[in-house]
Amino acid sequence: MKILNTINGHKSAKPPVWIMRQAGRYLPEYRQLRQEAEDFIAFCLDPDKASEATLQPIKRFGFDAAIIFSDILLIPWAMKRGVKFITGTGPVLNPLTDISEITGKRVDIANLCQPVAKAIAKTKSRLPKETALIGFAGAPWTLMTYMIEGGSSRDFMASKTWLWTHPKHSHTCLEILSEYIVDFLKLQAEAGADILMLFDSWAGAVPASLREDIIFKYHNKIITALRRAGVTQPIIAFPKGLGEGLIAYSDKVDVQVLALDHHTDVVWAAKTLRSDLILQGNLDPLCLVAGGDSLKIEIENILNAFLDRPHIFNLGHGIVPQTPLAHVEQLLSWVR
Ligand code: 1CP
Repeated sequence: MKILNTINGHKSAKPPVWIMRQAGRYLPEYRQLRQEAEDFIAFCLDPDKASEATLQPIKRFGFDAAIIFSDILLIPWAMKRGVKFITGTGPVLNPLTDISEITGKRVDIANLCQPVAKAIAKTKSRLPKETALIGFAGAPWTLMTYMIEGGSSRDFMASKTWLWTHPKHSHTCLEILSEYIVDFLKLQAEAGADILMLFDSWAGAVPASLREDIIFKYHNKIITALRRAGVTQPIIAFPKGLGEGLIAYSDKVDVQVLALDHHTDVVWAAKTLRSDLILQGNLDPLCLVAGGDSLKIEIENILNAFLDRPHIFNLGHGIVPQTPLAHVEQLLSWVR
């Protein structure tokens, strides 16, 4: 598998490429399949449909990796936080107001999320041999924001306030989530995922003074627990929005691949971040909507920044529904 070769430190003439949220609403075949599911959670928990959605972008574009069709909010769903996906609004949860709501009986993630393991096993058997399968989970802080805010947020008012007003309860929450994340990732590794990815999409909302305590510490706990449990798959981390904090992150957290968001200067990252770390990213998803000469120039800038070190081509965040399919085809032909 080309992407595993790259993760093992081998530089190839053309980088492996995949796209965050590559199974999604920009694909007509996804929109069709989505209509057949009762609701989004039921879709994620249907191994046949989840496997089909995972394979759709592979069949159409032949990316070097597939990412299992699932969602980071399956853990809060398993914790009975009333997770619902409302069309046009996004995810809605019962806002967590007191830590006692989650400190009771330990949730059996391996049992409740078994359909994801089934989807992984099924997908593995249907994927081309050269295509890697990525399993994933949300990181503790990002999951905590959805649980406290009761959904998506612009300013993280409630969750950031918790960090300062309830530091002890915040750590209890992050600790509990870390254990469930380990269970979920271990389940996916054992089911056949080749790579694991940890999405900390809202890491950038954590004040710099608390990054060590809220972000780095829990990523390390999760990685240590996985390795202790015998999980050997390489790990991609996506601590989005850290900026210069990526230096401390890469020094302190033992991941194999660091996914860069599109606000990170690739020339800076390629020169500054430790040379044994494999970097992934980081085309702006809206440049892929724009297309044309600008797309070509932005892709060349990224490829040129990584001439001297292994690199996995990707976007800096998820592909948006407005993206024309022809632009994805163009991206692939230019990268390759
Ligand atoms: O209408 C629909 O079909 C729902 C859209 C959708 C999709 C396609 C959601 C709802 N989740 C997913 C699948 C998904 N989610 C995948 C697998 C598909 C793939 O990548 O090909 C992955 C990896 C995720 C991860 C995810 N979910 C993240 C982390 C990555 C990121 O984008 O930062 C986050 C934050 C979520 C939460 C989520 N799920 C869905 C929505 C609308 C949201 C909220 C996003 C937000 O708060 O802005």
